Amino acid sequence: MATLRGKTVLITGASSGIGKATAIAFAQEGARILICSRRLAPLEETVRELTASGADSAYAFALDVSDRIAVERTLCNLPTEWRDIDILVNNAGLSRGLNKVYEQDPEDWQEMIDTNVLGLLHVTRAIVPRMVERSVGHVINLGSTAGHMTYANGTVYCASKAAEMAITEGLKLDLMGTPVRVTTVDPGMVETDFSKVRFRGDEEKAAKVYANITPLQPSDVADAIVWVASRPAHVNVHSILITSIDQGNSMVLNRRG
Ligand code: 8X3
Repeated sequence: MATLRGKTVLITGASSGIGKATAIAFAQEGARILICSRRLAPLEETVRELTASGADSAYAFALDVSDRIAVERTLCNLPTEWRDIDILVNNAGLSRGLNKVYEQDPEDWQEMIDTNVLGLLHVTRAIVPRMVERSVGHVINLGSTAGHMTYANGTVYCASKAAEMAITEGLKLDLMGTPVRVTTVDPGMVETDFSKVRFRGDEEKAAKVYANITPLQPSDVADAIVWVASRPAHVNVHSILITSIDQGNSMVLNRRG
């Protein structure tokens, strides 16, 4: 296992769920934590928690990854001691609606593609050149079982995650000959705000998604992310597909009762 102590890790979409759990997991390994999301207040709370629990250092800033200009401006103007990023976790992403694609609001498509596909590209474009220059780096993208198998009423979300897989693979090929590693970590159902966001705050609908199964927890995914990041420098884990024991693929679930 390679040490993560002192490594600088940037995690997008870190206000809750997998992003937040990943920040905590890296901090426990002694990494320096840089977290962003659209909402600053929950990030500042996480920084306080990390600092109180003895984390070496943590810094938070607001960023909407879908805003290309803001990404360029913000990431180029980070405080000097936070500019050299060793590990980028492209976690920011969301789903909107569960509808037939021919009936869905195009605004929902736009938000998903802007965040899950273009947002990931904008942040990658801003960070990876410096990784290449410094001959160090690891990009870990969050994919999904949805990228492996399209499900009904989730066409555009699934398409955005299929795009994430292609981008991860292409980035890896484009980085051949450099020491920069690229990985996709693809979880199935994880108990986070994902479904609440998909259903625009409808908690009852969201709860039904995880009813009578044992879903993954954010910390399960964070464990996988930290594991890939801590492999020796010559080892590149291309992908991890991770589901709960109750999930066979995008569509097959073992619901009890
Ligand atoms: C989340 C997995 O199946 O809810 O990426 O779309 S799923």
